[in-house]
Amino acid sequence: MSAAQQRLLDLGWTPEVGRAFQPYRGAHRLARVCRVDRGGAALAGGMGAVRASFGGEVLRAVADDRLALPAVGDWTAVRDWPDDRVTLEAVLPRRTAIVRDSADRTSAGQVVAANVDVVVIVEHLDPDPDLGRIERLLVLAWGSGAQPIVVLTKSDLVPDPLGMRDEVAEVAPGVEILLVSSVLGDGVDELGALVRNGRTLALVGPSGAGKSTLTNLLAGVDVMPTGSVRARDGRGRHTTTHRELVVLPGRGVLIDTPGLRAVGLVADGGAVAGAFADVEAFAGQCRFRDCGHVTEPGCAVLLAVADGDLDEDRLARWRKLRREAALNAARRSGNRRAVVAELEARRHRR
Ligand SMILES: Nc1nc2c(ncn2[C@@H]2O[C@H](COP(=O)(O)OP(=O)(O)OP(=O)(O)O)[C@@H](O)[C@H]2O)c(=O)[nH]1
Ligand SMILES: [Mg+2]
Ligand SMILES: [Zn+2]
Repeated sequence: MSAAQQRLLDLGWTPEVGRAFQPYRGAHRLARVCRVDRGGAALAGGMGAVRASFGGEVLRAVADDRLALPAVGDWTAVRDWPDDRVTLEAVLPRRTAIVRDSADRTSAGQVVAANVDVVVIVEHLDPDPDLGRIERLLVLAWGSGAQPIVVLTKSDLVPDPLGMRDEVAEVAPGVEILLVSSVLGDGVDELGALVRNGRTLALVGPSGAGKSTLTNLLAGVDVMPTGSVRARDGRGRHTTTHRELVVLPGRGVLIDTPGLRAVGLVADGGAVAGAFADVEAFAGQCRFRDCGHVTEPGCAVLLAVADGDLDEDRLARWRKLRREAALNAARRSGNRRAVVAELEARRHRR
C-alpha cells in the first residue's frame, strides 16, 4: 500500500467514500475537513495537509442551505489551480451528521461534525452531572445516525463514581457508559479501544468536562490546549474554540469540539424516541393509541410513574423535548400555521 493510501485509511477512508468520489476523479483530490474557518478549511488527504477556500459551487449551495457548509469530518473534492490556489469544490454525501440548532435560531441549524461513527457524550462527575443535558446530547446523538456512548469524567474527584454512573444509566437506556479519570488514567484505555479500524469518534459536552484532555491522552501528544476550570469566568469560558479533527495514525480519528453552552436541537421525533426508549416503551402500552399521558384511563406512562418505574422529572423532560421536536418539524416544513399552532399550544400548557 502506498503512503498516500495509508494516509487516507488513517483518515477513515472507506470504499463508500471512494465510490462517492468517483465522479471527481482526475480533476480533483479527495480530502477530509480537519477544521473550518471563515471562507475556507484545513484539510488532510493522501498527499498530506492542504488549505482550501470554498469554491463557487459550495458557496452557492450554502446560500440555499446552511447545512451545505463544509463541516469538520466532511469528505470533499478539492481542486488545485495553476495559480496555486486550492478550492473546495464539493462536499461528498454525509453518512452521519451531528446537527445542532444555529445560535440565532434563524436557520435550519449547523453541522457540528460529519461522518462520525461514535458520538462520545462527555460529562463531568464534579460538578454533578446534568442529567437533562445528557438527555439532550443523547437526542442530538441519536439524530445523527451515529452510535452514542457516555463518558463520565473526573471520577477521581468523587467518592462514589459507580453510584453516579447508575444514576446516569437511568437517563441513558441502552447506551454504554464509561467512567474515566484523565488524572489517574482510569477508563482511558477502554475509550481508546474504540478508536480503531479508521473509526471516527466525536467528543461533545459542556466546557470543562475534559474533552480536550481526553483527546490529548488518546493521541499521546498535546494536540489541543486544555484549560483550568478555575481560570474560566462565571459564564464558562471555552478553552477549545474550534472543532478539530485529530488523526491517530493506524487507529482512527477524534473530533474535539468546543463546549456546547445550550444544546439547541434540530431533533425529530425519532431522535427523541431513541434517547427515551424506556418512556416510549411505556407509552406503547397505553390503552389509547393517541394517549396524551395526562389523565387518560389505562395510561401506562402514568402508571409507571405511580409505580416508581419512571422518574417524573424524566417524563417532564421527555414531554418538553417532544414539543421541541414538533415545533422544529413545523418550522422545517415551512408551515407557518403549524408553527403558530404549536407555539399557541405551548403557551396554553404553561
Ligand atoms: N481531576 C480531574 N480533572 C480533569 C479531568 N479531566 C480534565 N480535567 C481538568 O479539567 C479542566 C478542563 O479540561 P479540558 O480538557 O480543557 O475541558 P474541555 O471539555 O476540553 O473544555 P472546552 O474546551 O472549554 O469545551 C482541565 O484543567 C483539566 O486538567 C479528570 O478526569 N480529573
Ligand atoms: Mg476543549
Ligand atoms: Zn399514556
